[in-house]
Amino acid sequence: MANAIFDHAAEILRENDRGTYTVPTHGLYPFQWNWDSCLTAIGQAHINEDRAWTEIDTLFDHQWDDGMVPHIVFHQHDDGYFPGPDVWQTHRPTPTSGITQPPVAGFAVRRIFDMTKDRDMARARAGALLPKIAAWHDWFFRSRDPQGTGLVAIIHPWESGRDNSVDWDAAFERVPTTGVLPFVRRDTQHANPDHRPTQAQYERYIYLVQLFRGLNWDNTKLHDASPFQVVDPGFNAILLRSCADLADLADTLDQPGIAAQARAHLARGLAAMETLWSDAQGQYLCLDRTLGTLIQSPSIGGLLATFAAIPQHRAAAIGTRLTILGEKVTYLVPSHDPDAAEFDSLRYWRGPVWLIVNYMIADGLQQAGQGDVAARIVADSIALIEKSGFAEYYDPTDGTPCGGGRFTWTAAMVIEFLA
Ligand code: 9WN
Repeated sequence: MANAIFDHAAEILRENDRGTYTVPTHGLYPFQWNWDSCLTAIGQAHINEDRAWTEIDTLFDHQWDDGMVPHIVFHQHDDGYFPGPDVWQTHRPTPTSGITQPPVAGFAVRRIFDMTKDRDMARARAGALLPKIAAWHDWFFRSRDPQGTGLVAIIHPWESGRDNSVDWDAAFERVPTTGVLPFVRRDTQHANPDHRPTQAQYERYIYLVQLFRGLNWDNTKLHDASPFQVVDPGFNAILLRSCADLADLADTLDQPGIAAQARAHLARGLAAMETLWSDAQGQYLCLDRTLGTLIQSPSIGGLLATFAAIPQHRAAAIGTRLTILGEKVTYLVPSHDPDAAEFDSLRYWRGPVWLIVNYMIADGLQQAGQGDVAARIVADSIALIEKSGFAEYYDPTDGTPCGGGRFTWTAAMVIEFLA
């Protein structure tokens, strides 16, 4: 069974491979996405090391001069996705979006470095990527933490990778829709509209794109100009884990300046994470930076915090919380607490299980000595594949496959789970 699943996953990676980058799935997402690519490369590394490095190299070939790595690279013309380059108008040589995504590259590169059997290749490819990843991290702390709090904000829900999470609802209410130009969504033509964000959310997504476009995508202005500034513990945990992995890799590759800077970001960030902890919810919460208050929304973002080196007692509390959640659903980890009124088992990031998040949470728990909960998450992930194939996401109550099918990062994560 495991061999058949592995072969099927490898076939999906091949099918979505466009030579130097991989699309998340045919039709729904016809371009290169940032965190999809980094996580996909980890799966590719089990099959073809050189191809895995190329996936990340291609992404960083499109890094902006200020250090930002965009969330989408529009390598080829394709009308199948909205919003395309004509909406973003970032005026890049190869069109890109103008916002970023969870910075998982530092973690991915370290993981692929450790796996690569050709050690000369590993050193050369990682060595070339290190300064670029460091520049991206520096960009984050400069542009998305202008007050120097130690934690970065997202300024658009798409940056979080958890587009329509309940976490954003209240802050998103304050984003107006005045002046939004008419548009036609394409996602609802590829996937079931009941599994996707609402029209009202899309109007606000586009309002923010138009606002930032009007500021010429100048990252010295965007953070302060955005009516949406949210500090997500999951997003910051990914950044801090990448800082830690970058620092270790920089030590190995004799780049002490990069290691010292990454460790400085890490130390400040880990200390600041504590301000996001909620005893009442038993997990970390998002901070609405505009209001200065924690958002009382028990989502997966606060559990993903375990991907960073948070204190042992916090990781243990998250382990307990996951055990309780595991009694409420058949398949861990639901992206929102099933007891919350907003929970929707089918709608995107408001309830369904995502295998990439499962992978990162399981990895974090394993590092923190919470092996039993991690094992349950991995077992549930494989059970979902056996029951429902390689979907974009799944209903945590009965495993119904949702969103796009034959999904690249789902396949990549399964390869990692089985390896
Ligand atoms: C917007 C590609 C991406 C993922 C995100 C996921 C979804 C895009 C969309 O698909 O977002 O970036 O159009 O819905 O939410 O995490 O990277 O798989």
